[in-house]
Amino acid sequence: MTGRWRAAGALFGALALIAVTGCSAEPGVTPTGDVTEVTVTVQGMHFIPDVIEVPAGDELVITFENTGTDMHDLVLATGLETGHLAPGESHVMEVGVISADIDGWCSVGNHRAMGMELTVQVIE
Ligand SMILES: [Cu+2]
Repeated sequence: MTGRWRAAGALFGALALIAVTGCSAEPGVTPTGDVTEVTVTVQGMHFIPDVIEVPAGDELVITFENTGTDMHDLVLATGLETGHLAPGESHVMEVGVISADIDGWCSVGNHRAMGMELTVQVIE
């Protein structure tokens, strides 16, 4: 069973990566070749930080650590998601080259309405 889950996870990851590669190469943004790495944690019903500033053209890698006491996830408007993470678990998300602002939120229960939102913000 565990093996099957892993295989499914690997397949999903591969598909997600293809989706990112396919969508993020927008014309008008020259990839800088730099990577912005950010660690996002949970405090109560908030993401810390809740604004992630990324230079246009940088690749973004988010490490989401569930430092809260409930189940949480991180979903991006691009369709990427970490999947549900129990307290203490973490997940690395390769968002790809950033060319526009992206909203993010927690999809568990009503957490988004309670404040679990963040924004990836492009800076020049
Ligand atoms: Cu949550």
